[in-house]
Amino acid sequence: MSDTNNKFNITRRGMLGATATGAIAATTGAAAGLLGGSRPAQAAAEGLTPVPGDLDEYYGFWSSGQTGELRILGFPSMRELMRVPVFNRCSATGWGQTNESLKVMTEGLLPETREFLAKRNMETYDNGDLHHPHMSFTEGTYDGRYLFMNDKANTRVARVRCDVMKTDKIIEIPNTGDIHGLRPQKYPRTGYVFANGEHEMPIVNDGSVLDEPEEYVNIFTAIDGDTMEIAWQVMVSGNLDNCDADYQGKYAFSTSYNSEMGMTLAEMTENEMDHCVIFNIKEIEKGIEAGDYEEYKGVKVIDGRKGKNKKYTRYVPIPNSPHGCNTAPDGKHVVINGKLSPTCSVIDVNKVDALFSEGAEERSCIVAEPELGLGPLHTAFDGKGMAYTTLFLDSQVVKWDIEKAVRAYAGEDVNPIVTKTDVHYQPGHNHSSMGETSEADGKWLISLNKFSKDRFINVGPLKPENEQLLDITRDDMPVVHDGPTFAEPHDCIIVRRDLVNPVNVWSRDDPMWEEARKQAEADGVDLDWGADEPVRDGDKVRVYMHSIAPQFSMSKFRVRQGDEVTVYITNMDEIDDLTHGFTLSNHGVAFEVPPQATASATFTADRPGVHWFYCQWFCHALHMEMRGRMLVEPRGA
Ligand code: RUQ
Ligand code: CUA
Repeated sequence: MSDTNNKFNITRRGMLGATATGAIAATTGAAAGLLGGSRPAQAAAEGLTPVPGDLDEYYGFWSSGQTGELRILGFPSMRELMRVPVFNRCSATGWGQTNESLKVMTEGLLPETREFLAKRNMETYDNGDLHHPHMSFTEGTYDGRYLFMNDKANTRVARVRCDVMKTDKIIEIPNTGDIHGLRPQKYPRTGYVFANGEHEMPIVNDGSVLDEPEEYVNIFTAIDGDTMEIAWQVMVSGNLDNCDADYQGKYAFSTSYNSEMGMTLAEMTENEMDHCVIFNIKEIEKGIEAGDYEEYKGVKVIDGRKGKNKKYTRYVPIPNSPHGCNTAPDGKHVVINGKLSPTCSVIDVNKVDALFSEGAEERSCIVAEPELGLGPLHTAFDGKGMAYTTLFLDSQVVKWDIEKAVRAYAGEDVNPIVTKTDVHYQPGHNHSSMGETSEADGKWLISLNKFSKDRFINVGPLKPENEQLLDITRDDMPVVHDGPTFAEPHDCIIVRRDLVNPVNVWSRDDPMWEEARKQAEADGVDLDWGADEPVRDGDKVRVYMHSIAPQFSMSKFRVRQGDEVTVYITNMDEIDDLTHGFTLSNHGVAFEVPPQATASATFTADRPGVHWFYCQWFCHALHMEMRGRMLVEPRGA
């Protein structure tokens, strides 16, 4: 760790340790004096922002809900560092417009979806609802390879490569509706990515079954995280909400609300008890091996509905419409968050083997059920035996002691609740630093609050959300930062920075522009340096250019009206942070070209005349001069 980073931490910790957060202003003068009185020193003394130029200790990977992108934050400063377009389109980077991104966005769609979209003149969906970003694991901790995330809106799962921080796979999940909960296998490695279908429907959803909810099912999907192909699916009863995996590689857990299979609010909340569904991974693998499945859309589907095959699944009764599902870093406890019940139910993983034996009591794996407050949604951990649960209705985070909760459940007179902190307002997810791994470090907790109400100046009827940073090294776990965010980060992970090692420059043989490489080869063009003239192929014209600041290799190119033009740009600059872009004005074409990358876009040149293309990424003192002309000859000329 660098000196500057240490300084940031020590200063921050020292300050917060010595004073209540409310007294920050009073200490500022003295601390600023000590550090020389400059504004950065003062900022450091206040502890609320690092000194400008200081690096953060963690990466935060944030979902963005209905915005459909992934966000990267520096943590704990909560500075937004980057946005990675995933299910959305992005004006800056050209995601959803370049041929390279369109390939990622379309190749994993089901044939019937392509057909449906084609009728609307769409190649892929424009929107997504990204809730749960999670990193790949090796032996219980993050390994820095990939991030996986769901799209609830259009039933997809995406993968982001952590070396370049770009999406490289998006697949649509068949036989199910609306992927919600998603978690990677923690042990031995990822391995599987588990994805929950939330909204039940007929497994063959072709209109032959409509208003017959008793025929609806839900689907738990295991995706192979290396190939991004579907390994298998399990048919279940009830909705699936959130999920998590154990640290043994044996089981996965999903919360399930609406055990009633109700279609209206009253029906859905009728039962006092819903479920945590436990999936026996080894037994499911054996069942697949033994042929105990039906195939739907090329996927092997095991029947794990309630009361069917008890070797594959167990339905543990949980009060009441449970939501969050979180495995503790102790490798032993799984916390199921009660939502409509003021309780969390704690499963002991060591008791799950017995649960799968004949005649086992349905709730025999539950070892604690503390009453925590109203609306428990999600739980995070510090790796020191403490759990932190968001209370949506109480607008609080409650810290509680897992072991004491177990003792209380066994009849001892102990109170597991340690403390509660008010958050502003209505928290959903929370997350602790490294908290979903075996390396939870107990330093920070972030509370992702759904409402900001009065915390910021008014921006109109649509308000930001408010994410609050809590210092959990202190017993009173004060809120130390407010972070407004745009719609709608549901979830995040906080990853130690040494575990993530992105590159600065692309490698020229990256698979991302495989198609461009093949096409250039077929055209007899060197993709690195491009061609002097456009390559004509009937009505198709391919323009190969390279860029080196501050110039494109062509200052003009000529095409005919009606030509289908593909422009390939290769950025031959090799320097960090030297990104160029290509914008073709009045054609809706724009994309990024980072160092040593190739990017391309295809459009119809249907406007006769002179059109400028320019570099839209400020790259050089002569950036404004980095431009050229597309000359479009009128048809018939
Ligand atoms: S959910 S607020 Cu989509 Cu993760 Cu719980
Ligand atoms: Cu190249 Cu701006």
